[in-house]
Amino acid sequence: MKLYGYWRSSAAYRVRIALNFKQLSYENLPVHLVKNGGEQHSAEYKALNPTELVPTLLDNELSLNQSLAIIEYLDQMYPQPRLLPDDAGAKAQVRALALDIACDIHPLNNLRVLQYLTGPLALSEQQKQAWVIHWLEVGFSAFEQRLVACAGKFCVGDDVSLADICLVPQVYNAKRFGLDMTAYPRINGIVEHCQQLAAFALAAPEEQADAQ
Ligand SMILES: N[C@@H](CCC(=O)N[C@@H](CS)C(=O)NCC(=O)O)C(=O)O
Repeated sequence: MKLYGYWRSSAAYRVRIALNFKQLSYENLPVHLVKNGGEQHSAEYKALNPTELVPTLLDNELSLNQSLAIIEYLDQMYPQPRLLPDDAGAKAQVRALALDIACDIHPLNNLRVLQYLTGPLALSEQQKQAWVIHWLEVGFSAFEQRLVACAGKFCVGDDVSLADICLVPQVYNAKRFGLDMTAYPRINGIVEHCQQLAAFALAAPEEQADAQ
């Protein structure tokens, strides 16, 4: 398998964790999101993934985008260890938490959105920062509350799931933007547990060959 990603991309970080968790080997192909106006906009990458976003996973002839679809594909192809529980209720909880991050938090502070704020909309760096922190706080406050009903050692019970795989990169991202995490003790505890696992530690941005 080949993974087109970027060391700091939280969506690519999710896929790296899943690949590691399932002990699958892959070739990492860096797409620099900033250099030369962003390699994700190059004709070569656009031909591979017209959304101009990373990650893209190639598995022989199959080309997939959307980190959650990629991870569900891996979970179905390589079911052990599971990233989505069998139980219908637990599975829905895992998916809902993953989507809370992937749909309702992450896109609001994605690079192209922030570039649009400071470019065409002419917001200052300070206004951009306020936007990022506001949406992180809204999202994390709800997530912290949602954990009351379902968390154990990890987001849903005591097994690692897709929800944890989404949470850890989003927290990395939030810390990069300077969010004060003290209001989220449950999130912090889960992230600490995850980071003790090799699958998470080896997927960390700073561990990647293209990290600068
Ligand atoms: N929903 C997509 C999001 C992909 C995405 O937004 N990737 C970001 C990096 S985390 C990206 O490529 N940004 C480039 C840009 O905004 O130009 C997924 O989960 O794969």
